[in-house]
Amino acid sequence: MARNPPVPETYYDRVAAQHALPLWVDTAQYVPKEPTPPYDPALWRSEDIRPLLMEAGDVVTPEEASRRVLVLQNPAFSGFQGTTRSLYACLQLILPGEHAPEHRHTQSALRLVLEGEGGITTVDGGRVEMAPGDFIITPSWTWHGHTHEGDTPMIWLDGLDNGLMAQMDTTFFEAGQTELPGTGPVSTSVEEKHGEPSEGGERVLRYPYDKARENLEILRKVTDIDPSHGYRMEYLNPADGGSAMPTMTTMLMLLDDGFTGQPYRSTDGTIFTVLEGEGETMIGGQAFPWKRHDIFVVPSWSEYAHRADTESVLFSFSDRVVQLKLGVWREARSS
Ligand code: 1HN
Repeated sequence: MARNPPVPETYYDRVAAQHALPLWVDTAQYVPKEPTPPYDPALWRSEDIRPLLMEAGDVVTPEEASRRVLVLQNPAFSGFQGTTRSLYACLQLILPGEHAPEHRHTQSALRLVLEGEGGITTVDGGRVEMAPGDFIITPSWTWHGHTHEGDTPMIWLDGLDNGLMAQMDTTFFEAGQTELPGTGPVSTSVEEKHGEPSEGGERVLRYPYDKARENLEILRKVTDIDPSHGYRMEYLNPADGGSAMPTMTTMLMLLDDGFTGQPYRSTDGTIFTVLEGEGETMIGGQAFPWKRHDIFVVPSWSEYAHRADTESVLFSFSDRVVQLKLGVWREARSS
């Protein structure tokens, strides 16, 4: 369209020289009609990544590495950008007798134990035992280290909100505190606290798998199956009934043998870890077959549908709780 008067030839250069941008140029690119996540769906197969993690046992000690961790980097990202924009999924290995030294950071972390017994993670000096399938919380800015008192390698999934902290420039990190502040014993298990709301300061940090698995069986008996998610429960903070963690929504779902889920999408890019079973998830038209201990990521607003070829249990985490707090979370189902 002709302008009267026409835009002076140097106008855009003069605007750029002032470190300003005209919003009317390519607006759709900056304010898209719906989410256009700059990362891809992806799957990490345990049979490919586990040998590399075990090899890391020969490559570095936890003292040298601080944490012997492989970050599952989204294939569309470079450097330490994470698994989604807001979250990191990592795999950590600790060998019998080893100690990963105490540190603290503003990132919240979750652990989902995949293999091994006898691992202890400390949170502000309190010991939290780790057993396969357990979901364990390391709250923001708490001192934490890991030790291994068992006799076989321990592997767990770490989930962290690193991307979220990076986006807001709220990352702090401190290492090397060995004298731990005397916060007294930590209430470590939802089991121990069963039925009682915890008092201020006491935190539930461990959600044992046997109890969670039992809860799924109860759900199967007393509720209707969700057409997309099977029988699904969310881990909650018994103190207030809200999300177990302030930045990450965590869930466990049971899919019956032969379950064929209806397509679903939501704005929280989600990382799934297979605890039991085998199946396949279609993500944006692409098939991702999975087995025990595989990890896969569904980007924001990508349509996905699960299929289970045997009875399966999947753990998931995402930044949904943050999006809910901000009033921007959306979901859609199609049938
Ligand atoms: C971290 O501190 C741990 O404490 C695990 O075990 C994974 C990934 C990125 C940044 C810090 C841990 C991590 C991490």
